[in-house]
Amino acid sequence: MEFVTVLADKQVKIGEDVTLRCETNTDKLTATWEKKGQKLCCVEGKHKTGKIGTTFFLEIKNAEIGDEGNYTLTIKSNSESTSCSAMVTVELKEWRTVQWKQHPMISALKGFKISSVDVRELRFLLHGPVGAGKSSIINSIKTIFEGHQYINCLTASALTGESFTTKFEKFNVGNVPFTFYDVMGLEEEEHKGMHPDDIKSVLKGHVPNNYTFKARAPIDEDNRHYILNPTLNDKIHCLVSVIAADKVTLMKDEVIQKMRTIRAAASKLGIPQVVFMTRVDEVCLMTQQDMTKIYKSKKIKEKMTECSNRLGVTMNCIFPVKNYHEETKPSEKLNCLMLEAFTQIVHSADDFVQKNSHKEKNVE
Ligand SMILES: Nc1nc2c(ncn2[C@@H]2O[C@H](COP(=O)(O)OP(=O)(O)OP(=O)(O)O)[C@@H](O)[C@H]2O)c(=O)[nH]1
Ligand SMILES: [Mg+2]
Repeated sequence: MEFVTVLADKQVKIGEDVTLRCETNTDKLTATWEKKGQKLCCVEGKHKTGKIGTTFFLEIKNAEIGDEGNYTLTIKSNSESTSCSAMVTVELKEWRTVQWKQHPMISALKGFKISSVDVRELRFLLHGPVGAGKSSIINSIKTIFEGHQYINCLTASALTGESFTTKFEKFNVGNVPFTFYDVMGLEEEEHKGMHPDDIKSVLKGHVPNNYTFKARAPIDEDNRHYILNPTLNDKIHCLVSVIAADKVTLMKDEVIQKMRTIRAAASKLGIPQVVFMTRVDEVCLMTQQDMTKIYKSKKIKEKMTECSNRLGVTMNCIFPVKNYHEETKPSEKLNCLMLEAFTQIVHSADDFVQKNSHKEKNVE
């Protein structure tokens, strides 16, 4: 007794029907279906199971969100049994749209003029746990604007638990007036990783480029590198919190708390904030295979909701993105998803400098 063909993964739109089937080499079998490891509870008018010759099938009618999951068929004859499984993914109605053409977005950003003449470049700070994908975001954006895969901005191995980035490093992007700062990852222990007080000093513009952070000694006025009277040019104009989709569930409360503290400090300074949720390909196969389905994915929505709840931010501030990591070929879809998120932070940062340059002028 064996399978001749096994169950195949299926994607189905809400309201449509889907059938899982597989062929065996004999019809003298008993078959049981399971969903997510539990015996499938057949609902009248919803599920239909059966057998045509040696082919077993399960029909699911009028697919709903709840039908998503892993289905297993176990066949038995005498004392032998064997099984196979497949994943049914239910596509949601697209709940956010993305422009899947990169050129209009790239040229809009290349031609972008900062609203305030006093500000030379918009400055973004990326913060988040170790290995969240902060450096990879910079790599991806550089790849988009510079047209080649950028590998100088080192990324840590996903496996090492300790942060790779220790300096307050500035990364320029192509010929556009946008700069990124990537700081050491936040770690759970009090004295490890980036100190939240250092991040607050960075936000306010007190930390010079290339300053090396010391985990146990946050920078203060007594430090000779400290910028005493920062101008709008020295400040951070938008804070980007980075969280990996596949790690949000396991993130320690201590790390979340550190992130919330930093966000609160940014809010107090009026600095706009967004969340980039990376590694979307690690949590959703449908998205990994076809990026344009990202806003139809239940899994992605679940992970975004989790980010929203844990960090206390609204869904419209969360942008799921995928970074260049293994791919060698440029991908327009990957670029578009990143460009949508990037365009958003550029506009938020620009609003911030516009508001604050008026304030600085009024003070003078
Ligand atoms: N599959 C996948 N892997 C990613 C993605 N983004 C980043 N990675 C991988 O995740 C790992 C961590 O990424 P980094 O960019 O080094 O993370 P980081 O936040 O800079 O880490 P620290 O500097 O140590 O705090 C690397 O191995 C990346 O290749 C993504 O979108 N998808
Ligand atoms: Mg890094």
